[in-house]
Amino acid sequence: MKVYGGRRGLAALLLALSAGVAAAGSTVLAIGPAEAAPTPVPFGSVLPAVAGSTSTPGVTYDIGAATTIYTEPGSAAAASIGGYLAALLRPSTGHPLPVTAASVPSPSDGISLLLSGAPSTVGNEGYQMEVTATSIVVRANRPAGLFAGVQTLRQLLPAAVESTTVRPGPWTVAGGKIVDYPRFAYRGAMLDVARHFFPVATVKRYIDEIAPYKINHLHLHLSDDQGWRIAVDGWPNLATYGGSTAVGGGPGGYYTKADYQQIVDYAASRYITIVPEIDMPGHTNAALASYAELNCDGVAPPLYTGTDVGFSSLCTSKEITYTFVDQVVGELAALTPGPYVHIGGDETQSTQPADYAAFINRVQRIVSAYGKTVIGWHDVVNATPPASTVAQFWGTTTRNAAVTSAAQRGVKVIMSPAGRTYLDMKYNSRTPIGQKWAGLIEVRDAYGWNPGAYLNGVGESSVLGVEAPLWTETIQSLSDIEYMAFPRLPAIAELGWSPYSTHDWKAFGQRLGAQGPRWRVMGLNYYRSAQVTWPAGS
Ligand code: NGO
Repeated sequence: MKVYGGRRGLAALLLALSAGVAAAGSTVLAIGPAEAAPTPVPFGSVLPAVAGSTSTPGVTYDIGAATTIYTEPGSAAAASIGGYLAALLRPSTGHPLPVTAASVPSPSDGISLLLSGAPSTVGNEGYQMEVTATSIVVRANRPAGLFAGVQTLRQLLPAAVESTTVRPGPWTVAGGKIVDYPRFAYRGAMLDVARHFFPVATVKRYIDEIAPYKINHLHLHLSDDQGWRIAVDGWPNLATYGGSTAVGGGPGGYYTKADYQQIVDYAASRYITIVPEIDMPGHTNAALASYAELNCDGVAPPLYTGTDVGFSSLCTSKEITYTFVDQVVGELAALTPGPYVHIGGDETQSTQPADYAAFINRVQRIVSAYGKTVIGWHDVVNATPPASTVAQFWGTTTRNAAVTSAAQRGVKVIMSPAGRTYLDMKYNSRTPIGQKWAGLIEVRDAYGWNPGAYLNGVGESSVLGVEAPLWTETIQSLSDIEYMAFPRLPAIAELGWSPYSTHDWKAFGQRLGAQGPRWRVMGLNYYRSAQVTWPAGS
């Protein structure tokens, strides 16, 4: 800072540059290492890129000892987002940051989180933020928008704000106005807790790591050949026996209903909807091993700890199979406030095509009867899904006639093309964990596609959103999860949130680089891709 001759001078320089961040192409815009004196972060460093912003050169707001957080009067949700913001800021700033209901429609000091006065264009998840010399005012139509605005504000503060111990500050925010809202309604991450099991604390931490990037769905792959991870009262062996191992033969584990409830509630507090998946009729060895009657020959196979796919199938001709599905889906639906139940449906080489179609069609009706919307891997379009079904595309090509014709019938698509979004693929041949069947995925590959124009005949209006799945055959710890997800997850998150007009690899690389110091402060284990310019020390 001294080198540049004062904070205000540098602030003005950065603000002037921020409007043209995409073109500037200079690392001067990246924030400095965690211990360097903070300078205002330009709006162009926010990831995902904001839909629109104007800077006010020379104006900044400093969060200080006297700053109050005001929230929409009468809104418990706004009060709790205020509490969340205060809890984020207090440890590093050391400031008290009291949270109180606003007593006037437009407080002239402090940080306000208000549910009035936002433009209708920001919808249910967007927000408007105005930063002046005396206040920061975030306005949204719904609490989800306030939460998104808080994530933006967090990124506009120096990386040291993520510290759990007091840092010197100053906690300066660049002046100006942001109007921001998502491109797609569904912006997801998936965690496979079946191949390896991850305890509640790990899932919560992952939720906290993806929330800053405005991800709003977390899909949990709760069952597979190697493990069943959710307690079902009517079928207790699923969890206690079917959940007792994992890939490689480890001890496995499962979520009790209380555990799952905790995950759902924690995710909800971060405006993330849990999407539970029970994969069927294939990928079911753990269930088949737990209950002999689910097998056509009435014989339970042994538990499985390998990594083959496509060898198991529920017995689609037995009535008990549908009793099973009904009870499992019924219990899961009762525990899940979100609108979706994911039924898997992928890789059913061991199920005859006609049996598969009949099974999926019947399961579809069961899920609907519990008031939930079906998501399935795109293989489900080989049945006859109604327009309400959501197909999750995981292919490696840009053409799929069956998905295209389903989309033409009104089926919406979540884009998870494996060669772009699969976080379990290696970055390069030297990546120590991960797979490579869908290709090597460097950061630029994860970022360099357009979800609304990727799959032939599946245009923007058929795309519900994007999701980055993390399969865990080779992933065993939080540190492994972080390494594979960061920095590719933020790339997919930006494709889901930001208008395609902001799509620019160079500018994105700078936004991504700006996250490095934050991740370092958080202790997040990310892959330091050589494609990205990481600020010194990150
Ligand atoms: C495939 C397969 C999964 C594997 C994953 C590994 C889908 C939808 N089914 O994706 O069972 O774990 O690849 O990358």
